[in-house]
Amino acid sequence: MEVTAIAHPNIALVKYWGKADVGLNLPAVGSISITLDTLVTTTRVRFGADADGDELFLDGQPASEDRTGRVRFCLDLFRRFRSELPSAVVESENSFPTAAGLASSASGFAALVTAVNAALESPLEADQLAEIARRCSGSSPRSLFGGYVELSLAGDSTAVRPILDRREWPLEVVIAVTSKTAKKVGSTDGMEMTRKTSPFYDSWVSSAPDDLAVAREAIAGSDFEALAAVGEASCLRMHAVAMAARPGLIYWNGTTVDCLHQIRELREQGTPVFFTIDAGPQIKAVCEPNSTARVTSALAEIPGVVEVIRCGLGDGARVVEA
Ligand code: 2P0
Repeated sequence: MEVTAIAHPNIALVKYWGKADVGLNLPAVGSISITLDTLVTTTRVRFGADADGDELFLDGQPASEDRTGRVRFCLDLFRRFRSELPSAVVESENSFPTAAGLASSASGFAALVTAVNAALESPLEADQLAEIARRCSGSSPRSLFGGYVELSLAGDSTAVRPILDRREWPLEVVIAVTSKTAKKVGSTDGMEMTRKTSPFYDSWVSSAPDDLAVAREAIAGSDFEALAAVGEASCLRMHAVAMAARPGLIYWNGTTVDCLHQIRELREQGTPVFFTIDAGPQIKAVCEPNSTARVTSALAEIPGVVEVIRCGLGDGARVVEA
């Protein structure tokens, strides 16, 4: 039995940072994201007698113990519901740098759970699937859906739902890649360091519901200015709370900061664009489609920008023909 699924990374506009329960990988805050189209993870899962324990190949190479362990954990969560699930060989490819702040774990686990579920004789319900994805990567349930997506807290679980179709408000994203090196401190460790040592952690957590409400309303009304204000605020606050950890987490490089200033300058001059930055040095400029070309050329000119990637909004994870 063999199934291939694809999924796209998503970019949070209201950020998830921090866990309420590490064992359950339960986020401390809700989040709102957009799913992208250009970047893609393709994952093929083959169940069969020839596999001796679950194996993972990433971009054609046998994956590290750590990554393989996370995939085995994911498959074992399925086995709690479907104990008959045999060993699997998982082959996953990213069309973009892995672990460099481009949300590869989100698209990776969204593609994996989608492929595994499609291989089951009786597939799991959508909320069970989202729960498994979240246990593996807190941002990945958002990549199960396209367009604008909200992940909300729901007791000792989460709920994920699309809040606006991408065609209703087709924003675009220009990614300025400033480094292709994997980050030194991954999101999971960074979040725990922040929770345990940052003096601003509690106020970060308590500020999230207001940000979510403002962003939800901005998206419902296609209000770019309002989304820009709350999106930049959420991003800067996430980085501020992380920078205040001990030792402080600095995911940016000099080029990240130069891009940030350029984006603010463009907006002051009347270009509808705002920035967001995840746990890495890449800048994501969210803009109206008629300003994408201007934003792309402005960011491409900044010394230290090694690649500029233009994305539209994409669809959720899905099974494809191999
Ligand atoms: C987000 N990030 O909302 C935030 C902003 C990075 C910065 O969700 O620990 O790699 O596996 O649940 O899924 C990083 O997400 O973290 C993340 P874990 P994951 O997109």
